[in-house]
Amino acid sequence: MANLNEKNEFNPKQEDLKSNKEDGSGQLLTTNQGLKINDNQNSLKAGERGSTLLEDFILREKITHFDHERIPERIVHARGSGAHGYFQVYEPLAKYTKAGFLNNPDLKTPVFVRFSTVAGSRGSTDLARDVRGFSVKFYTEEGNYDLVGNNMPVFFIQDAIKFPDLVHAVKPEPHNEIPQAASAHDTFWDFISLMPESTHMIMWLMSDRAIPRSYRMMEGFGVHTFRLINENGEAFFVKFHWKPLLGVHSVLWDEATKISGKDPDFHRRDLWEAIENGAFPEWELGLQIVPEADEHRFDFDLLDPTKIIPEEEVPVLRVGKMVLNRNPDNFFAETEQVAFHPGHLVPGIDFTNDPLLQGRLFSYTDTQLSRLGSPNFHEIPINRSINTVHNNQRDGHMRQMINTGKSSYEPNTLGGGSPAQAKIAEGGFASYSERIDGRKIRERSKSFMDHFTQAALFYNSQADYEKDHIVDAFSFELGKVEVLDIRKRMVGILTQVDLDLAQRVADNLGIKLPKEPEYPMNLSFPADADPKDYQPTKKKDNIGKSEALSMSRTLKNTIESRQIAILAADGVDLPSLEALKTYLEKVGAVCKIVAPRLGFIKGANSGEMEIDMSLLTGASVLFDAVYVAGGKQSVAALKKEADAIRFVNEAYRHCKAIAIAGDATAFMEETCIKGTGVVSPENTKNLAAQGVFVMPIGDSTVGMEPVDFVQAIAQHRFWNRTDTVKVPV
Ligand code: HDE
Repeated sequence: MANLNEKNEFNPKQEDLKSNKEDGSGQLLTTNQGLKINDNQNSLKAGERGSTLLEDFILREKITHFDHERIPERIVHARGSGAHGYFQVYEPLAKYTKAGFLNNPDLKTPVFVRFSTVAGSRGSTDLARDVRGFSVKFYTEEGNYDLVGNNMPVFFIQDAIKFPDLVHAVKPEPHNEIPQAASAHDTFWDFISLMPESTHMIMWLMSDRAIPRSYRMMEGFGVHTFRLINENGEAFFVKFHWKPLLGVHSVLWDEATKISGKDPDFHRRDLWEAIENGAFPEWELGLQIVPEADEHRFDFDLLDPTKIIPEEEVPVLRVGKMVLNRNPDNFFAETEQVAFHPGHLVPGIDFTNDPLLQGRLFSYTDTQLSRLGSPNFHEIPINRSINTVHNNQRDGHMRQMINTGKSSYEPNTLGGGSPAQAKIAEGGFASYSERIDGRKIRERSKSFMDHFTQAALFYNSQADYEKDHIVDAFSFELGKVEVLDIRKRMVGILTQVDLDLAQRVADNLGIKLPKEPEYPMNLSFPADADPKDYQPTKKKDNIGKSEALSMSRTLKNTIESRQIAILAADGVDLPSLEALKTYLEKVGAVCKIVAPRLGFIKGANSGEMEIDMSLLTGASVLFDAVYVAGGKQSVAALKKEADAIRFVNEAYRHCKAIAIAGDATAFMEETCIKGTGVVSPENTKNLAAQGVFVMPIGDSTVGMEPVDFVQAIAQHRFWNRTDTVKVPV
């Protein structure tokens, strides 16, 4: 295959980007015209104390460029982070698609991926309760293919025409620009409570999926049903999935709000550091394939983007792997300027008539025109195809390519007939010739009207603790809503999903639960339509569960790249600390020493160790687990530190794995964790069942392999701690 060396490691996109890279090291400073600059400290003046001269073209060029350094941020998905990597298919998928990159297991197709939140501005916190964008640009030999998806498999609305309304409702309110990066406000819930088609999506948004632990621990979904087409022209419906090899994990809302203060770049930093440390994030590409003949076999419409295909009905085939292994060199040039578009296709992949997808096909190019400023945005290095571009689209702002010759039209003879159209056998793209036979109407298909069955399926499928978090999220969000009628209307909608859920939220809001919604559930119908035609249907009976919808099912037996805090102070039992740290690092975790101050901590007998964070710069919410080191003096010092006690209390409240050196139990008595002061076998066993481990004392810990602690970290959280609500942090 072209673009591969024997080691199969050539990355054509990386090669392509090379030609645009500039490393100023060892160079002299110049203007944009290449003139060497002699004085970059003083502007040109009339006398040493005189006014600055307009003639100073060096000053003018520098300030003018600076004045124009910003471009409009994305209307949605403004806050994001990107990384390079590759995708490799396991086996040829010729049965389903002719797409080249899905048929050659020897080929590593370069990718650039951008993760994002939706509502917040570029500088907003990573930990907002929000959908996450999951956009993948495959630089294939047949042109760029973009899979522009989210970390939730459904969407708020069924038709693109409602998108501006949805986005206006969730963005900060227009009169006072409050709140930033949050859906907990009146306009959002006003809109949602009138838009019952959003109910399924709202269940996902109120679940912990909306506050991921890491971009690396999120699923991705293409959302719409797409089409795959094989060499014989046979088509298959397909839903795209990304399955993270680290499992799907989230934080708690209490953590999310605290992380937003302690480290608003938490997800960005996590992705960056994991890649720098060689813990490359990986996802498997999953396909749910439905033959064309089965289009109407489901009790929902495949074209409706508010529906999933339950994995129990159509299993997800894992067909290849994506690895992110290189951070961008320059955030603006790559992550900010990258332009995705669901209409960037390659032969073998095509659309369906999903009315949301169809609307997107117009929007993305349009928005790039105003965001990137020119129809030539495809020439920006990160957007450039590795397939050379030949066409007669010419000129425009910031054109880079110098087209030679005198013909700029097709057909031509003066240019020797080129560039010429490609036959299908030469890789030419032909749209799937779907039969379309219909009247020109503005209507919603009746098959789109069941808004509650899958919302209930999602809720039913959650573990108890996940249900609790959904109740808490609705109670928080609606609690922030000021107009009482909006709260009531929303609780009315929840009665259609699950009565217990509705009752619990109503109780928290101090509202009497209505038997039926007391307000119109849907004001989203055309002016002349019969409202009855737009009323949602009642949810179906005997909905059951889909296990794949619960994150609790995705645990993986690994602690790779998990962050572990080691609390210690001077006089620490260094040998046992080192033993534990070495072991945790051997199994892939990242350990950080957190101490009352920065510098070095001294060992009880000898030696010292560098401190990574102080109790001021570190915080429990930034870690997955904590170990309280031993050593009499260290334990006594930590005991006096309120921040150290809070650190452990918070880790306990957030259900994280905790390990305590056997001689640090005196410190633990200060915390809210009951029973750590009394080290009886029974006590130790009870605590271990809740992810709190009391280690053996002193020398016996040297060379230890605390498998239980490691497994506890891999378990992510101990939801069986029943008393965490009482922990006052
Ligand atoms: Fe987008 N969306 N979207 N969207 N979307 C944008 O394009 C739009 C939708 C998604 O990392 C914008 O370049 C419309 C669904 C992602 O750069 C804009 C509709 C899904 C990203 C736009 C939708 C998405 C965007 C803003 C309804 C999941 C970030 C900046 C018809 C399948 C891409 C830009 C990145 C970005 C329009 C609905 C995902 C304005 C009109 C459904 C991940 O063009």
